[in-house]
Amino acid sequence: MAGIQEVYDLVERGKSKLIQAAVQEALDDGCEAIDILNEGMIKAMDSVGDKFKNGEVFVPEMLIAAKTMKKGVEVLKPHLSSGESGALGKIIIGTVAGDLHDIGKNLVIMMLESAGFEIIDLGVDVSKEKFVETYEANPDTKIIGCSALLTTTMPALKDTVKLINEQPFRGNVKVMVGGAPITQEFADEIGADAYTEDAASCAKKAKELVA
Ligand code: B1M
Repeated sequence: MAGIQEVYDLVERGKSKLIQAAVQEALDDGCEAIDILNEGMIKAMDSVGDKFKNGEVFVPEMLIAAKTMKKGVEVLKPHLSSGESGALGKIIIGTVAGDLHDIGKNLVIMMLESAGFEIIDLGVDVSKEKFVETYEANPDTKIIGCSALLTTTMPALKDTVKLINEQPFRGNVKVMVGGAPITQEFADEIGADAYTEDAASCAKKAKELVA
């Protein structure tokens, strides 16, 4: 659809001033919000990532594309979330130490909120101690979720899960992990309870874990 292609082009080119109108236009034309997200925005980010890898663009371009996607997601948000209350319980979530990527985590949060969870968002570059301290201050938390986007921060994810696994409260909370370089095999190896590939499956799995 032309609307989705326009969104793709604007995210890829980092046109943050134009993105919100284009997303709204795509919605008005009847495009599904989830398709605008997946086919327009996430695919454009993948393309920017590939261009970065090939040396065609640099960090500033990745940053501008990220800013553009964030602005676009603001318009999509009411169409993707049902806005239920936090009746399913609390989830603590953050991107692990040394890692500044938060778009994927924020999409995961949006889906979890929509599924009915209350979220404590620790942001990015979160130390393993911070995850534990936050649980201790919120012992009614059902799930701790950790995101990692870099192969170089996979060890930080491992260390975070290890520290959580050593805590006396471990039996009372589930640990979920995710992010582009993470696999089910790695999640099993580090002792997490669940791994999911994307935001929608994360929300589905979280519901199963607390059922
Ligand atoms: Co960075 N970066 N980046 N970057 N960046 C990647 C990740 C990279 C793959 C690009 C590439 O080389 N092709 C590459 C990593 C390579 C690797 O590790 N193998 C990379 C690199 C190298 C870097 C730097 C090291 C670059 C440098 O400085 N030389 C640097 C590191 C900074 C740091 O973190 N310390 C860096 C910096 C940045 C920016 C700050 C400029 C910016 C991030 C801005 C921001 O997030 N606010 C950025 C961006 C934008 C990207 C790309 C282009 C896009 C990331 C993104 O938002 N994707 C990315 C390339 C790519 O992803 N193709 C790239 C869209 C998002 C929706 O997907 O985050 O995968 P994703 O989230 C998904 C799933 O993974 C999953 O659900 C989400 C939604 O479906 N998921 C979970 C995520 N968390 C989950 C948690 C769960 C469950 C599922 O349970 C708890």
